[in-house]
Amino acid sequence: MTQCYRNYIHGKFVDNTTGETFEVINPATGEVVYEVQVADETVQQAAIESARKGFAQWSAMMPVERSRILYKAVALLREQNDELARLESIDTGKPIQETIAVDIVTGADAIEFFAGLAASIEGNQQDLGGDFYYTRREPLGICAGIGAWNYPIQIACWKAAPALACGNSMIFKPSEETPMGAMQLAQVFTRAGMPDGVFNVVHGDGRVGAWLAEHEAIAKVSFTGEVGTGKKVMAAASNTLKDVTMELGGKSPLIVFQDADIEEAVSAAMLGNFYSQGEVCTNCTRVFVHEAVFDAFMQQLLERTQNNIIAGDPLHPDTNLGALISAKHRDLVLDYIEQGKQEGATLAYGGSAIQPHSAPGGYFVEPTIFTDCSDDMTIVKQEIFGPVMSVLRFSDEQEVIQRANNTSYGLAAGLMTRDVRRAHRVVHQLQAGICWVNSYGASPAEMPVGGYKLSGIGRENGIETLKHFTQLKAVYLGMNKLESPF
Ligand code: TXE
Repeated sequence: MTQCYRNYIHGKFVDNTTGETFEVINPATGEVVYEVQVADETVQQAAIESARKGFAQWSAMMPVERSRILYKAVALLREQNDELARLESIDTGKPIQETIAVDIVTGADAIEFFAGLAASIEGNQQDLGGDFYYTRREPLGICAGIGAWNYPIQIACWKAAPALACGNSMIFKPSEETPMGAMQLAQVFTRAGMPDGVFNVVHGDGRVGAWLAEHEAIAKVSFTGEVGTGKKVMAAASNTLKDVTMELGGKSPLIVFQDADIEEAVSAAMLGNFYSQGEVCTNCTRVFVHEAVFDAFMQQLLERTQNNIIAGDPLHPDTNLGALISAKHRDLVLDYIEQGKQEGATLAYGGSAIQPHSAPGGYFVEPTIFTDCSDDMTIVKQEIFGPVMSVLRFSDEQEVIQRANNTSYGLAAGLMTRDVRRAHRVVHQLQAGICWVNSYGASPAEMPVGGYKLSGIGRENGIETLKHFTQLKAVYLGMNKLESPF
């Protein structure tokens, strides 16, 4: 009998009325691990009513009281880190060595960071010759979070943390591919003493997401997902002029200059293409290598890819390449690989689906490296969201900046050089919201992240994000007799 999970409304799991459910599959085995009830109309109405009550109670608390509860939730997340990591690996197909080190840790870090800010949200005041004004940063009300499937619990934490720290309530819809993490977070919040209704979890596909984006009681939508879906969410949100945060896709460049440390450059390229089997929005899937170091770079890249990557059962501690999220997504990635070959790129490594003996039923694709790529190829222009790296040559700084920027995306960028002036000169010209110099991928809670161009709107993490979950009220005090011509 497959276990069936439900929607989490007002501090507990509740039944829907239609009985409609969907299955969740473990990508490493291809087997159904559990079912989930869809948030039907009854559940949707209950979620809104609950979030209204939650908001009324939560926003009336002192910020420092909210902070205490958020800190308690952080402690519970860190206590349960390994068990939650195991659940995330089963939901996502990601190696346990990743989920245990990154997914819950970075989620808890964000809640901790914003818990520390909750009691320091302030306005200002200015004298106007007797009269004066002051401003108040007030919560927005009920916020919606809609998550993608690659970092389920982290995305839920990164959206809930600022929203709740600012006094809002949140209704969160995880991806239908990976519902578990958000449910675990909701239970942690309840155990931490959070009032019922402050964080509700509703399940379902794009239809439930569309309901959230349209509902007039929702003041803001924070969305993580593909650009195409982001446009739909923003269009739906426009009907009620909701504030939106859009954390979307990318096709980010990594630029390896002639003076780069080759070992670090290869590390950056492999991290930015094979970590989480390539299912990371900020990935540097276009690797530009200066021709003077191209051969040295390729030799080390191929050698380390051949020897250091272990695809297999994600729950085995040695595995560092997991399964792609679904058979459909695996086939999509394989289609891109075929297109790369047809368009004339050279398949320097990998390119095939694999069946590791430790996970025979899983959706695995080899780490894949293309060379002889040109900027107009499909694999160089489109987000593949799998372990597929396109390596390109360049010879001139201005040329590579122009090529790196020649995309409608603008999420991230990386560059490897020992020349400090070149690092800053180039990075200031790259059209990307997140830039790494002699590093790649780290995203601490202190650092605001988000995209330029089609890669997004707004930011997550960092003090900057408080502005996206509060609204500013100006209050003018008339201290003198009010004059009037009438
Ligand atoms: O996205 P989808 P996925 C991006 C990543 C890739 C995508 C992969 O680059 O492009 O996310 O995640 C719901 N109205 N990022 O495949 O399909 C759907 O149910 C409202 C960027 O999950 O867009 C799911 O919950 N909602 C990111 C969510 O949208 C709708 C980091 C996302 O689904 C909807 C991680 C609709 N019409 C991944 N249709 C970053 N930039 O930080 C679907 N959904």
